[in-house]
Amino acid sequence: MSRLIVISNRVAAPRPEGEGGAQGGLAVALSAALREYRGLWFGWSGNVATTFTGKIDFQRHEGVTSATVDLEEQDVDEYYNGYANRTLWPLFHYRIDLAEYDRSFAGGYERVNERFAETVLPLIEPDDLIWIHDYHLIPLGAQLRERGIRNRIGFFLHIPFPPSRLMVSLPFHEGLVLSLLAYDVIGFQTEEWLESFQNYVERELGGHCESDGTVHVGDRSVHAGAYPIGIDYKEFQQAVASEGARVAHDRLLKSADGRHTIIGVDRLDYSKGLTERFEGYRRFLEDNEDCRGEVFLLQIAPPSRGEVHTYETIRESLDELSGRINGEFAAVDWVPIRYVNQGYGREDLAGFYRAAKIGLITPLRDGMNLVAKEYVAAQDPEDPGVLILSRFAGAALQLKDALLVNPYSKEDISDAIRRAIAMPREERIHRWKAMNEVVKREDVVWWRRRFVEALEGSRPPARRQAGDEGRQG
Ligand code: ADQ
Repeated sequence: MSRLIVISNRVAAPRPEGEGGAQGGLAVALSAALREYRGLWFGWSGNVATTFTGKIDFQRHEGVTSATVDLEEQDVDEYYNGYANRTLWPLFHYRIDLAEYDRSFAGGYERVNERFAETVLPLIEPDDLIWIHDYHLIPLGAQLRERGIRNRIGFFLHIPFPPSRLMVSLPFHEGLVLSLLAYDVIGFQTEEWLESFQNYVERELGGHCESDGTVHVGDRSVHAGAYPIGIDYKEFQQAVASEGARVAHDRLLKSADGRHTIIGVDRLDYSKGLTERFEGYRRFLEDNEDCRGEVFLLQIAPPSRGEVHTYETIRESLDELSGRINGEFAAVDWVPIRYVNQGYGREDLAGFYRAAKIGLITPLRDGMNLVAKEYVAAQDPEDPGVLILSRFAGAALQLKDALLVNPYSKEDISDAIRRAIAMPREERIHRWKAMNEVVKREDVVWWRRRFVEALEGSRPPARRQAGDEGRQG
């Protein structure tokens, strides 16, 4: 078996339960996938050095070797806070109104990708499969090719790929997308993002795409497909069954005092639709006077990317909005929103999800959204809760039995909450079973196997529909 080298912006060793903090979706998924491989995971340490030295820090943890480098402050400002999080993140989430274009950001992005290529180069052996992750590192494959690397290299995009009409707003967009063609396999979360990519290739690059997923541009042919990421179902089941989860579950139920809990768990990010969610919930309280005092919304949202101005703004506006809604509706013995700005460990989350009658997950745009899958996996099969899910999350293509809503519509959110509260147990079980089957079958192991098989060259056909080849691997 070839060795697998995973390269991503950050490398996160699996954290012991109880240390808390919000681990990003990528970290959670990859630590699970790499545990099984003789894998090496390369990326930024998260530390800032005075100057970039390229010195690698190796560590071994639970069978995974991590190799990390420090970046210098200018790199972090221009590459991470700049191009990745102020230019590409908003653009790829369809928010061109928030995207900032600055030449120094683009320069920093290229520079850090070159630095990553130079540093990881000596670690690569001829048989290694190389798997590069996410929007921070799009040009890295091309950088490695320029340095003579002939290994098979794959790229997986965890976030959406924007429609061509939005993509062209990025200065030098052709260069960025062309650099993707240096990979052997390009993976997207869903058919929708894959189609946006294919459309761009045909419209802007004059290429053409075949139905088996092969993309041709000039004399270059690569495979592009949809590889929806899943959760580590087994590990999550263990978390659900743990003592920690039981304690968290009981604590929430006790404090709910007979009321229904509606839960939202997100990084504090404008793409997650939190303002719109709070407004939808407020509409529900306005329209359903009889339900006031009977429910509350528990929103867990630890701050992320604090150095980026738009994230400070969203934090302020949510503090204000939750305060206003609570001020408007609260009674002496009831607060409508419990808004918690901290992260929790897996066991705590599992217990909270299970205790919640409704999972309210309404991103405005999301590559996949693993919280929705975790909520499903945590439910009691005899008495499951109801998932309300944004139709603009990648997960909506798989979780068709959720109550799908337009996250921008207050009425939609309000009506779905009403419907979820009143939903008979039989219907809840029926919907949950269908969703749980998908979450269990199309888990993180399934995702990784499909991608790595494609990378090894066996290339399963590009996925056409959720669930259609679910029994692979
Ligand atoms: P994220 O945007 O970080 O990931 P998501 O898929 O929701 O979002 O995953 C978050 C992970 O972090 C989940 O496992 C969740 O439990 C954990 N998490 C989130 N909020 C938390 C909180 N408040 N406290 C504790 N833990 C929390 C990106 C893309 C997604 C894609 C993933 C994986 O934006 O669309 O699903 O990568 O590809």
